[in-house]
Amino acid sequence: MNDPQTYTPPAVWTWKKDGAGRFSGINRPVAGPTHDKVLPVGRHPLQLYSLATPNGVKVTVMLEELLARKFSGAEYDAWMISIMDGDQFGSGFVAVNPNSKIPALTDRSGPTPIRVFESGSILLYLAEKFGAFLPTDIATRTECLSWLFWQMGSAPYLGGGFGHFYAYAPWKIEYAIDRFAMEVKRQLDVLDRRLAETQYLAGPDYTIADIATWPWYGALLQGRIYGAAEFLQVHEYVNVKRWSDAITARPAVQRGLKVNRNYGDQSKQLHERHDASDFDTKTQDKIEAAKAANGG
Ligand SMILES: N[C@@H](CCC(=O)N[C@@H](CS)C(=O)NCC(=O)O)C(=O)O
Repeated sequence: MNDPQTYTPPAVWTWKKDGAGRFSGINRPVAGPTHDKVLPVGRHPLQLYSLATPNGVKVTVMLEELLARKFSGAEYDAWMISIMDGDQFGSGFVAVNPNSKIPALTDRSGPTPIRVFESGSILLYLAEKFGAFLPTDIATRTECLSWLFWQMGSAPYLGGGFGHFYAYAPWKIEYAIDRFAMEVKRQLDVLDRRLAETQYLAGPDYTIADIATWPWYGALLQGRIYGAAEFLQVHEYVNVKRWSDAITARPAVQRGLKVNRNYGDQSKQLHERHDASDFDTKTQDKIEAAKAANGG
């Protein structure tokens, strides 16, 4: 890799397969599957293929919130897609999401399975299917969708921009960190001003706009992503903190955070979810004991 201050791009870009950086093993400039792999299918109508990153957590929180409201049709099997191992490039996964990124969902409740990819699209699909977390009057519904799409357009600057250059890039490049820190602080101020006006993003009620936004901006405020709380002085955004704390306290959110998590504190990981009782630690102990008895 060249010094960022002296690098001159060549006429034609070429792919350095052994490139530096945390994601060099999985990033590639082409789409499509790299290997054949059939996806597992469980007994529930909804099959989720995901991982507990902020984009994945949006969907597990939504499903847990729907179940908390007693929508039994929201029962789901959550299968873990390990993106660092390249599971997103298996043929079965690519058939559900041609963009090879988690989360991806299949709804098998009808005669023909429906595939849904892109976290915002999945939230909207579930909200419309169950008639929940999406206001029905045109003005509030539009406000909700505006914030949902705001999140989809903004979070890549937080994750792929700021987070990448602040936490993951093999070199700290001041220009890139400055550019994206400025943008993320601006975004936090956008949220803070909105949340000074209303309790939740779309108005008085908790909606898919909050479910989409909290896993990124709530996590940033709580120092759960990028370790950048002090750098970005996140405590200044008091309305975002009030909103984030209220969402964090929801039991469905706490359950959603655990599903498909394969990192961090073991007690907060539920690699696969097939039943509400899976959250019960005693059930988990039994599963682990059975695995150990079968040789791991
Ligand atoms: N816009 C997509 C972004 C999804 C996304 O970036 N997923 C990441 C994890 S957070 C992923 O699967 N990365 C794997 C890869 O890039 O190969 C969405 O919201 O669903």
